[in-house]
Amino acid sequence: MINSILYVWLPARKIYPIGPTYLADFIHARHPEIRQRLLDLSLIPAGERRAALDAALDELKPGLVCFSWRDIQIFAPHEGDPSLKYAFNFYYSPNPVKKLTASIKGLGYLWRYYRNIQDCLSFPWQVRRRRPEAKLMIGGGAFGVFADQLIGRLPPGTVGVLGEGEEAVLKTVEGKPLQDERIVCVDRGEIRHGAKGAYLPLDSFELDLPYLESIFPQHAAYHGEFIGIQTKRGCPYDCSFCEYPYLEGKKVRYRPPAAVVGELGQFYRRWGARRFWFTDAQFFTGKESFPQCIDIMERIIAEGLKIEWSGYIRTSLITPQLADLMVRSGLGDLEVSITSGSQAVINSLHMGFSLEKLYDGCRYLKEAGFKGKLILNYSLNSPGDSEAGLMESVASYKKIAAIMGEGQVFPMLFFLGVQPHTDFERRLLEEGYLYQGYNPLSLNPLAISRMLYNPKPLSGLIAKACIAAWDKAAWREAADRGTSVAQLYADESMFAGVVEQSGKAALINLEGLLKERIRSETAGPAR
Ligand code: B12
Ligand code: SF4
Repeated sequence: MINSILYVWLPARKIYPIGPTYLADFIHARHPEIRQRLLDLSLIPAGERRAALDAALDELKPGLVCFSWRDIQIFAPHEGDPSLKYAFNFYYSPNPVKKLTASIKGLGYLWRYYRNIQDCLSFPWQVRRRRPEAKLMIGGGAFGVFADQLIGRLPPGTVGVLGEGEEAVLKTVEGKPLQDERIVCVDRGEIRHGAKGAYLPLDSFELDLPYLESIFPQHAAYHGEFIGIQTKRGCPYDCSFCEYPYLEGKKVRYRPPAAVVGELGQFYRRWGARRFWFTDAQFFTGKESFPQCIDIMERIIAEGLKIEWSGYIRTSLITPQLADLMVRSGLGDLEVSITSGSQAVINSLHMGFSLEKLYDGCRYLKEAGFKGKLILNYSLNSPGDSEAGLMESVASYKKIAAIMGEGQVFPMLFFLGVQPHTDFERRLLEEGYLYQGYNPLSLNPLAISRMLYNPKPLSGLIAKACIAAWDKAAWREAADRGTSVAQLYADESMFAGVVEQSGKAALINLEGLLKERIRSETAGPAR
C-alpha cells in the first residue's frame, strides 16, 4: 500500500488544476491516511521549478508521483493566438518583410513549443533519478491526446492513463492490478493499451475544499481566477473534428446538482470565487441533460450565488426556459461554435444541429436579457466549404448580429485543427491529405501548415481577408495606444486587442473579395 502521493501539474498557461484536485479528493475520501500534496509548476518561475520539485520530493517522500499534463498546443488554429498570425504571414503574405519577420517569430514559437515539451518530459526523469523507488503515473488532456507519441519518452515503467483517472490511481495505491483501466504503457518495447471497464459513477463525490487547501499550499493564486467545476462527463455527439468523446467517452455520466452547487458554494464562500467554468465537454448534452442542468441553475439562483459562469453550450438546444435560467443564474460571455453558416458543411462534419435552431437559441438568450458577449467561432474552409458556403457564413454572422445587436456579437475565425483519434483525422488519412504514421507533434513547418486545415483553393482568399483585417485593426489600435504597428504585432498581449476587433472585419473583407470575384467572373474576360 502506498502512503503518500505527490501530484505535479506540469507547466501550462495558468489555469486552475481541476484534474489533480479531483484525483486527490477521490483518494482522500477513501484513504484519509494517505499523505498528499499538489505542486503546480505553472506558478513557479521556469528556473526554479526543478528545485521546487526536489524540495517537494524530499519533504513528502511520495510512493507515487502523478503528473498531470494539460496542454500541448502549437499554432493554435484560431485568431486569438498570435502564432496563427505568424503562420498566415509566413505562408500567405505577399510582403517579403512580413514573411521574413513571420518566419523568425515562427521559429521562436517552434523553439518554445519544443522547449515546453522537453521540459515537461524532464520532470518525470528528475523524479526517477531523485526517488527511484516512487511509482510514476501520468494523465491529463494533453497526455490523453498525444499518449502514443509521449509514453515512450517517459521513464520506463511509467503508467499513462487516458481519460478519467480516479480508479486507476486508487488501484495503484491499493496495489491492485490495472485491468479495466484505460492505461497506456511500454511493455518490452511495444506500446500497450488497456480498455476501461465501467465508468466511475459520479454520484458520490463533492470536493472537500478545506482538505484541498491543506494539500495545495499555492491555492491562493487561484482565488480571483475562473474556477473549473465538472458537472458531467461524456458527450454523445459525433462532431467529426472533436476529441472530447474520445477523451471522456460517449456515455454521459451526471453529478448530482446538489454536489455541483455545493462545490461551487465552497469556492464562493471560502475563496471569494465569482467566475466559474463548467468544464464539461458539453453542458447541454441533449434533452436528457436538461433536468440536471435546470436543477443546477435553479440552485445557483435559490442560494443567491452571484456568479458569472460559462461553458461549452450547444446553442441549438436552448429553449426559452433554459435561456431564462441561464441568464438569471449568471451566464457570462458565451462562445458558440457555429463553425459555418452553411448547413451542408455542418452536416458534413456530423455536428447534428440545425442552424435555424441555433438562431432560435440566440433569440431566446436575447429575449431573456443576456448581456454578455457572444463569441461566434467560425471554422471557415472546413471540408465541403465553397465560395457560396463562405457567403452563407458571412450571412449567418449578420443574422445573429441582427438578433443580438452588433455590439454583442464577436466572430472569431478558427481553422479546424487536425487532432488524433478523430473522424476528421481518419478522413484526411484516407484522402491522402495526411500519411499513415504522421507525427502530430511534428516540428516541420509543412506538417504544421497541414494541421491548420485551410486547404486550397479557398485558403489564399481567406488568408488575404484575415491579414487585411488584422492590419487595419492594428493601425487603429496602434494609433489609440500611441505605439507603432510593428510593436503592436510583436507584443502578443497587444495583438489580442487586434483580434477582438478584427473577426468581423475579416468576414466582411471576405464578402467583398467574393463579390469582386463573382463580378469579374460574370463580366467575362476583358477584350
Ligand atoms: C473545459 C476545457 C477548457 C476551458 C477551461 C476552463 C477552466 N477554467 O478550467 C477553456 C475553454 C478555458 C479551455 C482552454 C484551453 N484549452 Co481546453 N479543454 C477543456 C476540456 C473540455 C475539459 C478539461 C477539464 O477541465 N476537464 C475536467 C477535469 C476534471 O478533467 P481532466 O483535467 O481531464 O482530469 C481528469 C483526467 O484527465 C485524468 N487525469 C488528469 N491528470 C491526471 C494525472 C494522472 C496521473 C492520472 C492517472 C489521471 C489524470 O483524471 C482527471 C479526473 O478524472 C478539455 C477536453 C476534454 N473533454 O477533456 C479541453 C482540453 C484540455 N483543452 C485543450 C487546449 C489545447 C486548450 C487551450 C490551450 C486551447 C487554446 N489554444 O487556446 C486553452 C488554454 C488552456 C489554458 N492553459 O489556459 C486540449 C489539450 C490537448 C492539447 N491539444 O494540447 C483539450 C484536451 C481539448 C482538445 N483540443 O483536445 N479549455
Ligand atoms: S464539439 Fe461539442 S458537441 Fe460536438 S462532439 Fe465535441 S464536445 Fe460533443
